[in-house]
Amino acid sequence: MMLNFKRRLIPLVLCVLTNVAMAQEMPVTVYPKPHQLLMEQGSIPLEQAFYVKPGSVNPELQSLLATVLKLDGTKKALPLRVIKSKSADQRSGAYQLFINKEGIKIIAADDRAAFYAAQTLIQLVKGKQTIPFVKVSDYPDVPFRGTVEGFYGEPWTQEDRIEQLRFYGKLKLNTYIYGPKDDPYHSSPNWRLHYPEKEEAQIKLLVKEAKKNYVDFVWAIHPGKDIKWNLEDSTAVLKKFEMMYGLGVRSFAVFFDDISGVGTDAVKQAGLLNYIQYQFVNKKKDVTPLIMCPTEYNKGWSDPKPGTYLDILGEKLDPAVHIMWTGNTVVADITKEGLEWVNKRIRRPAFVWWNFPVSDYVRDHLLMGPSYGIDIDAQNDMSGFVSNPMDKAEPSKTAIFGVSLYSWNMKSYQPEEAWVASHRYIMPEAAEAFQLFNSHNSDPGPNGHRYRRTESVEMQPYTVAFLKSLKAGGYSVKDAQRLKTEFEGMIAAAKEIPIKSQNKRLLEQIAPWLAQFDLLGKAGVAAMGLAEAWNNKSYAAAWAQYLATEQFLEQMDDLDKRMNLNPYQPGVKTGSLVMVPFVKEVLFTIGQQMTSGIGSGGSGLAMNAQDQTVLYTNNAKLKSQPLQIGNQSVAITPALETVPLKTGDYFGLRLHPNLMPVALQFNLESATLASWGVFESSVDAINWITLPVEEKKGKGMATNFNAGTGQYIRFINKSEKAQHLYLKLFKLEVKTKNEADNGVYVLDGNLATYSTFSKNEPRLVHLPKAIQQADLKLLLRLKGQSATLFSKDKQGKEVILYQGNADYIKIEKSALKKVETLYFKTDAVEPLRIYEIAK
Ligand code: 14T
Repeated sequence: MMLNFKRRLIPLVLCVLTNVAMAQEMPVTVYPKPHQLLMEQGSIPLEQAFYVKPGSVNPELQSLLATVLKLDGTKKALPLRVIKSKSADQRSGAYQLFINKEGIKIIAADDRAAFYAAQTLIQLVKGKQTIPFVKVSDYPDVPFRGTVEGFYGEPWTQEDRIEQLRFYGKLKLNTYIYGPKDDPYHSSPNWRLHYPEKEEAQIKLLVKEAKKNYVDFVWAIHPGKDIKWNLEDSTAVLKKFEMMYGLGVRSFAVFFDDISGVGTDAVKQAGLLNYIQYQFVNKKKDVTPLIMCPTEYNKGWSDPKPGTYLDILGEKLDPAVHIMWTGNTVVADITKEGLEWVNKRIRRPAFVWWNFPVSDYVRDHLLMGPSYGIDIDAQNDMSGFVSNPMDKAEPSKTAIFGVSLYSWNMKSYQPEEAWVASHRYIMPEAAEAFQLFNSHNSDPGPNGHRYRRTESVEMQPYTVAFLKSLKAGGYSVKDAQRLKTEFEGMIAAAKEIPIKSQNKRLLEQIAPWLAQFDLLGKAGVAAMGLAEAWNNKSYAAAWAQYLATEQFLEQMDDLDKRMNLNPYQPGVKTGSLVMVPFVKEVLFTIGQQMTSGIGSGGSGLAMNAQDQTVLYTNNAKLKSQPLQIGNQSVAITPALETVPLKTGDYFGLRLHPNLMPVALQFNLESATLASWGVFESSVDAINWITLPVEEKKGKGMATNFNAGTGQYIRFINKSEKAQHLYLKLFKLEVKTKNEADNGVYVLDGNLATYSTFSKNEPRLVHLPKAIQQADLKLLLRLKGQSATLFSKDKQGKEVILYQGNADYIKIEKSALKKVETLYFKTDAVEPLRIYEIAK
């Protein structure tokens, strides 16, 4: 028994080294961390030959050991002995390893255990000249540890799987459950059929590789979508298992997740599993315990009433069959309480299916952060722990490494520490760069499972402090320095990883994110440059950095629209929780200061208040909701909470007089919207006309704006009762009424909007009274091309004010006497931008 074994162990002592030469040696790192590892004084030189009694060690193990040891010794050499011991812990994988002046002795519960002892030994000598004297007593906390390839999307490739199996062997993970949702022979329609020859051959190979690494290759079937509860289909399952058995498979699972209809019946499911248990598992003798994934596989989805689904499984299902469980929700932390809740019902310790780092619900993100949120007190509450990984096999290793450490030695598990170690283990050639990349690629972003992860943990406080001082008109040198270093590190990491890493597949799988990461680094460096220049009152330099930051952000947007174009969550997001919002906030904050006069000595916005596009509402809760104004659209920033609307309450937009509505997109998430509210437009906010809309459940479009009518667009509660809705989307596409006069964009104090001019399209801007006869600064983007800025005299003759390619131009008021209109022309074909004209 387990306990016997543990009691005999020497208490854990860390390297007790008195000898100086030894103390300077690299610390011993064995992953997963052994339960007991006692370093003793002394070592054996690597050149030492060992004697292995012929026939006493199986050939595979012998050749594995021979990769680090000299095993060609004669009887006089030091002995290497492998002893299978019944007295040792009977848990598969439990071993003891003794290295001392008498030689090497391995005591192993089974072949897997001897293999694990060898893995420990290999790690002990890695990078060393000697074999240290040690006493190791070790065993797994959780009997079944590994992964379940259970995600939706493109299954792993054969090469991916082979590499995973090798990785698992080294990390003492013993379970790989094969159940990719998109394999038609695993699920409907083809679960009854045998695999085509090519796939059969591949599975055979996988099984072989799994055996080599002492990993149980568990083949799962997913028959629930169309199963009929009759003898024919029970036989079909059995026949399929026989076929898989023929390919070498010795471990099996049946999945009933994500189905509806008759397949979900607990009594029938238990009946089928018991049938397989009696007719197949019990007869074969060499098949490992069955695993089943229930339909109600998480607390949120299970009927809490006593005597229902989970209780039925608990009662009826043969106790030898494992039952999988994802936690309190589909994607969830794993807690002791949560497991105790389900274990009581299923009458056995749950086999945990941890939905991390799976990303099939957030395919534009990578989940590269630490494996945390898994309870280290839950050891006795689970029979297995498998991670459902990303469709990207290599990047998933970071999380899987954590799963290995957790499930082997739970009490000692520290997520951060494991995560840091994983980078050295997975990418030793560029560990720090890989860690930097991963630190900013961990949160999945907002998602249907409401599962979030920390991201950019180290940087987050700096971003907060820096923005706080920036908004107060200050500049925090210390925070700026640290942030700048981080952004520079991102650029360096994006360069270093592809150069140094030997792992082609990993590089291929993270490539789009790495490219995005490089751009984020560049945007960040530019943003910090912007802040510094702005703080130094170097306005031209600040504007150049503003443009650079904006351009890198645009490139990121562009990449996001071009790559990873899956139909679910297309795109490529990096740093989306902290670093991207930070860069955008710096840009926005300084942009506002640039145009509102803070620090610039100016005197406020160029445009008259009544000419601005504003939120139009009488609802207190919405009053201060910010707008998102761009060149082609104006949107009300979505509100997270419900919005109560009293009778007559409205919200909408009042547009700049030179803008007109083109189309309105809305999502107000109210099933009854049409029965109580209407969309309206008006010229004067007195007379309103109802807008025809296409709407379903509060979601829809209005496109019929009769040519330019209405500066006002709103939604109003016309019913007698108070109503409520969610403001998820209220976005109005706009265009300028008078294309020639783009003052609307140039004088709005908003750097997110701009006007353009080109060879074919010169531009004029009427200056409002407020900024006539004043020194002006112009914020342009000429991309190095030459432009001419002029006014006209009484005779209509051009008076040149500026000619050249500077993006930041100052015109003295002496040159602007009586000037009411500015003209822009260029020979450039591509549109050049005028962002702002201000005092
Ligand atoms: F079987 C289960 F334990 C399980 O988690 N099933 C799927 C799994 O294959 C998938 O990778 C995972 C993460 O998206 O979630 C489960 O699939 C779902 C979950 C949903 F909430 C499918 C549809 C859902 F609405």
